[in-house]
Amino acid sequence: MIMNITLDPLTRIEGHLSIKVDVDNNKVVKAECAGEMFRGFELLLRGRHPMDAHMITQRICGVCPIDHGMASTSAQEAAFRVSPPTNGRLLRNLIQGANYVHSHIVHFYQLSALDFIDVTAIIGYTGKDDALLLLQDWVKSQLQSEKIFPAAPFLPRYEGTYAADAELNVMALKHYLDAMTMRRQAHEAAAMFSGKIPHSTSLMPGGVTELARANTLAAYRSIAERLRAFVVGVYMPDVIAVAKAFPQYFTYGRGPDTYLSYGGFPENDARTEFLLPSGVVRKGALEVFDASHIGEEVKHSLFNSKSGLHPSRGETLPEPGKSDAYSWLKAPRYDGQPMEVGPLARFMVALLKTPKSPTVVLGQDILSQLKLGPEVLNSVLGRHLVRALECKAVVERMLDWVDQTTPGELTFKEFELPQEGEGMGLTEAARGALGHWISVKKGVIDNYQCVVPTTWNASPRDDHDVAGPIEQALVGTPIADPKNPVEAARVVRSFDPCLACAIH
Ligand code: NFE
Ligand code: MG
Repeated sequence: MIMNITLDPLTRIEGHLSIKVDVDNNKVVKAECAGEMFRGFELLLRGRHPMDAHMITQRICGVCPIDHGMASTSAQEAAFRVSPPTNGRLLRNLIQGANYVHSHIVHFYQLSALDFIDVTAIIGYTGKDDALLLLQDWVKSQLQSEKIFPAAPFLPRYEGTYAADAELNVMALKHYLDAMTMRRQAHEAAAMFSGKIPHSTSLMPGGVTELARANTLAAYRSIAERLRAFVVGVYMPDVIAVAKAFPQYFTYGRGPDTYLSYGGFPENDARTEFLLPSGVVRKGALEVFDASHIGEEVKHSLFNSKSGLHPSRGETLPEPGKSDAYSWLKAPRYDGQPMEVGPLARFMVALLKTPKSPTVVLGQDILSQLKLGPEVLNSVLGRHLVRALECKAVVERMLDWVDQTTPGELTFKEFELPQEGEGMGLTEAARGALGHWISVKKGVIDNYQCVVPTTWNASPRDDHDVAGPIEQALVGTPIADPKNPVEAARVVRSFDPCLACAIH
């Protein structure tokens, strides 16, 4: 008998995501992923001054505002025919890098770890760490009380199989608390050049208006070194410990095995070389990425725009109540195919494009220690592992970008604002390929379109009824207890979805 299970809202992600799965014989046989609200950023940009775009679009999200700022300023720069000087590019990498490190740390510890780590293990803690003793008191008192929300955000939870090793659980809970300090420090580092965080005031088309001062660079470096120590010494080992405790999660959560990366963190001023390389992987082969292949389909989306439009000509025409439609996300497709985006996509591109890069070599090493090959990466644990590897690569490269920045040199290029222009701005956000498209006519924004990472990953079915990446990844997931579908939640969270971004 087929059972319908709904996870709504799925907690410990950003925004409102509804997951519906059909379970037959304790296995998911069909999944639907729905974004449940409309925001309309693309519509409220129309008719505004083009210099408003990067300020407004950063408000799409508080987690990845810098990524939206990067896509937006790049689109403006293409339309305005200007590009940042070397120092401007480097300061942007420093800001975006710190924003990435915050995002990946939060995703593992605050959003995902409690899928695997047993928070109730703290009750048996006999050590003397003040923070852990406070946590223990709190969990104990909440468990004993009649409160409706005991020990939120830790409990209640879906019951299921959590890590059995008490030492691993307590250590991970300590790191959960430490991660909050690290995340704050990543924000502090970003704000040194972004003016404030979230939502930078210094990021502008033409570069960054904050100056490159030697003392600020030194302060940034000292935080980046602390972040690196945490990522290398704590985050990476914790992900590997979880991988050893839950090896079956290298087999759950298999996505469409098609990957897209626009390229992230430009390494040259022409912005053609990237720390995180660009490319498309289909059928195990690397292809050159070509933006003309992108189209957004809407058959099952709550929009009545023409289906399959390229975002440079995209439309946002909401139609609540549309029949046969179930999501406020469009379905972005590449040559009509769903594509997974994010750290796994970037790693799969790097595996074929830069196989000797330190990240790929380390990834292969870790897999061979676990007696596994790269084919297992298309999975829940694969996504967690490559996200940690990428965090290490970014935080290490941040130190090089500090060294490459020349104190006192220009960070911003002046330009004249044209009355007409069109531009595409692509970046790799923490969660994957992010594109903004701007069209300026008679001095105002005529059209603005965003195609966002989670719109790719959490997309609904397309014009050919092909399911989106998260929907595909859910199919086949075993569900031991339909009242506690923790396995499905683990699959979805491995993508680090952000629905606030996805619906924009
Ligand atoms: Ni709201 Fe975002 C990232 C963007 S997600 S977090 O990373 O762009 O789709
Ligand atoms: Mg859009």
